[in-house]
Amino acid sequence: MMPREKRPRAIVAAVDLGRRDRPLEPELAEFCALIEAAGAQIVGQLVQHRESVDPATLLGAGKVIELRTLAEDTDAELLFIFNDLRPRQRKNLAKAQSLPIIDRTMLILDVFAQHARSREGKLQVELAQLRYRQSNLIGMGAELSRLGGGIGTRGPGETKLEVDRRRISMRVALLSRALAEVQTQRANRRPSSGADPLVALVGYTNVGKSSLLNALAKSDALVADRPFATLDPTVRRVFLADGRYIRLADTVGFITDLPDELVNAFRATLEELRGADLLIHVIDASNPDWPRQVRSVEAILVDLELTQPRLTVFNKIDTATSDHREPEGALRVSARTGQGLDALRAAIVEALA
Ligand SMILES: Nc1nc2c(ncn2[C@@H]2O[C@H](COP(=O)(O)OP(=O)(O)OP(=O)(O)O)[C@@H](O)[C@H]2O)c(=O)[nH]1
Ligand SMILES: [Mg+2]
Repeated sequence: MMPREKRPRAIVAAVDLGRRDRPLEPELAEFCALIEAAGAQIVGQLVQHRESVDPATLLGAGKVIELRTLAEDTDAELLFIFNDLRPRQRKNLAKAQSLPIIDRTMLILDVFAQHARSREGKLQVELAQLRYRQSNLIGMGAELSRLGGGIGTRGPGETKLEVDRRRISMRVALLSRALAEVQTQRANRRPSSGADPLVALVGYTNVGKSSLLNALAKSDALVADRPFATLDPTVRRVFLADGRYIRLADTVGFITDLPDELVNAFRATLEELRGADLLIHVIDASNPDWPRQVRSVEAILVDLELTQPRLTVFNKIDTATSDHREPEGALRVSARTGQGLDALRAAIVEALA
């Protein structure tokens, strides 16, 4: 963790389109959690209610002036924009105020860059970052790294955004080749059939997948109350019942509107999940927003063509206060207290039979 005072000061701006089906509040809270996970400290927030975004600057002209004042008053160093930014809006907004702009995709990629540990994970994140910069013609890297403590420009590799576009293309080609090599090596390492069945924990980020792996495998994979603590899949051998073992895989968490660049990165990492005999969809029952999270996960699973048999598990029932009732017959567990884990083991045995 960075020492507190070193964390760059950030302000957050959002346009609330007042959509009934997607209220702003939970998604903005999630966005702020990502900002904190990236290492910045939020010192100001500005939300504008509009029926549609301003085509030129996203926020209306008056709000942009307010934003400048807020930036000055709070001594902010970075501006995080919640809504999707078109290149033209990004350009105009960059001209209308002086802070470096970081959007949701750059933010998620940055959190990934900080957490990726494996060579493959690092290659994937750097590739995704370069592709995103290429396709959005983002070229203010020097500014960003000077002001923002690196957020939005930090890559797992040595590359900084200052490299010109031609060098970016060369780097993309190089990384793609390196990635293909790593993936071939991984494919060759794949265990032969006849091993224990493979079961994979999937679900939204921060729902407790790693905690559940630890509780079932008596292991100590990284657990943290922040999005994307886990990036690299880990597999542990788990005892279920007499003579029944499984290999249990922990995976990267999903998020609503996962950037395209990352869906591809996920696709490769999750390639191994294709071989899974069973998926366990873990849901955070303590989060009132779980129905939205479930919809996102379902959509991503379809996208990734993961269609195996599935168990649905509501976790964190020790603190669950959600208004949304879990469906009848759903498995309810707590990785923290161990409640419901015997029933879960039995359900896995049954599902695999
Ligand atoms: N109260 C309660 N908290 C839990 C439980 N399981 C996990 N948590 C907490 O939820 C947070 C996230 O747990 P993780 O296991 O890291 O979640 P994850 O799904 O692996 O998250 P990512 O890897 O970031 O996607 C941590 O603060 C855990 O301590 C539970 O059963 N009850
Ligand atoms: Mg995890």
